[in-house]
Amino acid sequence: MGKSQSKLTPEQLSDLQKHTYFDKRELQQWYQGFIMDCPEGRLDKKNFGKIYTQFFPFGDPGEFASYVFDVFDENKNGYIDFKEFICALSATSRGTLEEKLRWAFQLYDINKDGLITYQEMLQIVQAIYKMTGQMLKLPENEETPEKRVEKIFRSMNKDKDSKITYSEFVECSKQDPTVMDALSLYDGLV
Ligand SMILES: [Ca+2]
Ligand SMILES: [Ca+2]
Ligand SMILES: [Ca+2]
Repeated sequence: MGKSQSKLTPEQLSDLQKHTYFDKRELQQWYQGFIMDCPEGRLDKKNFGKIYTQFFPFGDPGEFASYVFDVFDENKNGYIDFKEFICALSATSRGTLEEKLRWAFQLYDINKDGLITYQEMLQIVQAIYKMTGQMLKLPENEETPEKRVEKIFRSMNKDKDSKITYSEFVECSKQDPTVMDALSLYDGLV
């Protein structure tokens, strides 16, 4: 694989415009930045993790970055290409509430089976705690990841089975925006 072209072609541009909320100028700018950082035109997990380390120098963002990577890497080939990158960025920063919720759901659904278990939610919340370290002040009743997850899980899990479906997730997140924390943390990075 050689060096990538320095600009998006008109065909690529019109395709990306259809799939994102960015205009042509923004797309070219993001592309040039992406190619500068990744001359091969693709980002692997290790380098993706490095971006997070810059933003969370006092915590350990490795695990969280790895979970986010798995959502970005839509075709699961181990790399984020520019289209995957810009589509995820568009959905998380400019997407509708529905798009943001879908994205957050995918993040929590670690094994991608369409359901979120208590264990999956705990893994994500623990990763967030590790990443933010001391930076994040938490309310008394949310001082451990376990307490926080128990609270969220109970309020989301309306039918009291062991899993959260997408519709349970959406219903609860619309009423209680704090469950979107994982996403808004990420939002701050872009
Ligand atoms: Ca990919
Ligand atoms: Ca799952
Ligand atoms: Ca349920």
